[in-house]
Amino acid sequence: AMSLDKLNMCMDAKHHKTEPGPEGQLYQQCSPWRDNACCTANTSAEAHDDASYLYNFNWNHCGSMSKECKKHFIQDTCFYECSPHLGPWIQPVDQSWRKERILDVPLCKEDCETWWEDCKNDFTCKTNWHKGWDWSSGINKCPEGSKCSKWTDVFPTPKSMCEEIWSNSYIYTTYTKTSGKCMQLWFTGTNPNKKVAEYYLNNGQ
Ligand code: FOL
Repeated sequence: AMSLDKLNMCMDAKHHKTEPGPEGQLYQQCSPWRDNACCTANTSAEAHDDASYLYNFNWNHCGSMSKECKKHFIQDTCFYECSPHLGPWIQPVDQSWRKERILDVPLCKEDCETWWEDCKNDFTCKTNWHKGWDWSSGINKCPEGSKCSKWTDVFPTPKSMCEEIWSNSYIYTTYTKTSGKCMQLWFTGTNPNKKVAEYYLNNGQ
C-alpha cells in the first residue's frame, strides 16, 4: 500500500522492506532497530561485512580502513537500511539502484564528529562515495587519475565528510543528542529518532 505515514515508512530502495516492522534478531550494531525496522535480519548481517552483497562496496579502497573508522560506516549502513523514521527526508530519485533516497537528514553533532575523529587517520581518494568509482573488478576501486590522500585533506571538517560522502544524505547540525532536533546514528533502547521526525514534520525544514 502507498505509505501515507511519514513517521513510520521505508524508502523504496535496493534492500528496504516495503513496510517497517519488528525483526527480533537484527545483527550486532543494527540490533537497536529490532523493534521496528526497514531492514531484514539478512541485510543487518551483511551491513557488517566488507564488500557485502548490499552494494559490493569496498571500504578498503585506500588500504585497510581502521576498525575504529569502519564501525561508523557499519552504523551508517544500519541507520540507512533499518530506519523507519526517515519519512520527512525521503525524496524521489532517478537511479538504477533505487527509486527513493534520503536528503538533508539533520545529523547530531556528536555522531558526525566522532565519526570524523575515528576516521581522521584513514585514507580515501574521493569526497563523494556514491559516484565515479572504477567498478571493473566488481568492487569499487579508486578511479584512474585519483590518488589516496589523508582523510583530513579530503574532508577538512566533520561537516564536509557527513554532507559530501553520501551526496547530502545528511546535513551537519550543531544540535546535540538531547536536543530532540537531530537524528542519531547511535542509540540504545527506544528509537529516539521518531520524535525528531515528528518535530520536523510539524515544523517543516
Ligand atoms: N548511507 C547513507 N546515509 N545514505 C546513502 O545514500 C547511502 N547509500 C549507500 C550506502 N550507505 C548510505 C549506497 N552506496 C554505488 C556506490 C555507492 C552506493 C551505492 C551504489 C554505485 O554503484 N555507484 C556508481 C554509480 C551508480 C549510479 O548512480 O547509477 C559509481 O559510479 O560509482
